[in-house]
Amino acid sequence: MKDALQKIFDSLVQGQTPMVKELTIGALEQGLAPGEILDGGLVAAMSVVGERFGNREIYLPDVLLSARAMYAGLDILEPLLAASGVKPVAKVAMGTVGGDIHDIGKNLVGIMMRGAGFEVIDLGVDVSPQKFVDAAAGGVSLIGMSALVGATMPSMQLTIQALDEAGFQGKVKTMIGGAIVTQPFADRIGADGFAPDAASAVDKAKELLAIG
Ligand code: B1M
Repeated sequence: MKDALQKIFDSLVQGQTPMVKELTIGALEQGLAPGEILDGGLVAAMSVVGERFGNREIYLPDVLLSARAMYAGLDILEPLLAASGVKPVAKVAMGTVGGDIHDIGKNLVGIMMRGAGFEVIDLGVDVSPQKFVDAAAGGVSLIGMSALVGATMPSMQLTIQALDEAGFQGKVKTMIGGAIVTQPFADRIGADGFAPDAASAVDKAKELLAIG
């Protein structure tokens, strides 16, 4: 079992898309749980890729290859992780904020939220404050924002200001996250909630919307 996760981990770090796909299918056939494969294989490997990129041991093309391999695995796991089959508990909109194109974490949060019964509208990446406001006007209960690049964090504040100006303060909750985002930052910009990872994002969304 451990061996299967290690192989997925190694293949993802090396950016081997077909191998990650094949190994993910194989791990499921061996009986590993989708969540176990996600955390112990895909996410663990992606964080090593991130560290190596930060230390300049690998370069952007390598990161892109690993990201593509991550999606090959996620594509297989997504229907299993999201298969809750229950009536939506609430409608939320999620996006990566203006200027930022990182979407793996945002998508993971979306998958986990769907798995917990939320209806998730994916606004994509590089989402402008106005687009978030339009989503709020479309009747969502919560706006989720993701940011991974320091320079794009102010877009979160601009979005919250735009939502307030459009009259959504107290009516539509806001939750933020992403590798560089912290609770003190969330407090400073007036976000209703912050979550450090996809699993706690589900708990935080339930807490903010008072869903038991
Ligand atoms: Co970029 N990148 N990247 N990158 N990249 C980072 C973020 C960086 C930290 C790497 C580094 O230098 N060490 C750095 C940012 C530095 C900074 O500002 N602090 C960086 C940079 C600089 C850049 C470029 C500017 C590089 C360049 O062009 N010179 C460029 C940015 C372009 C732009 O956005 N305008 C860029 C581009 C890219 C790729 C396209 C190559 C690729 C993205 C592919 C894609 O997303 N489709 C990429 C990647 C993959 C990374 C790293 C290596 C990995 C990010 C990732 O997917 N992690 C990243 C290094 C790192 O983070 N250590 C890096 C896995 C993912 C599961 O984690 O997104 O944190 P994460 O999500 C977690 C939690 O944060 C949380 O839950 C998720 C699951 O647990 N979460 C939420 C996320 N969103 C949430 C929302 C919530 C709640 C929780 O509520 C709504």
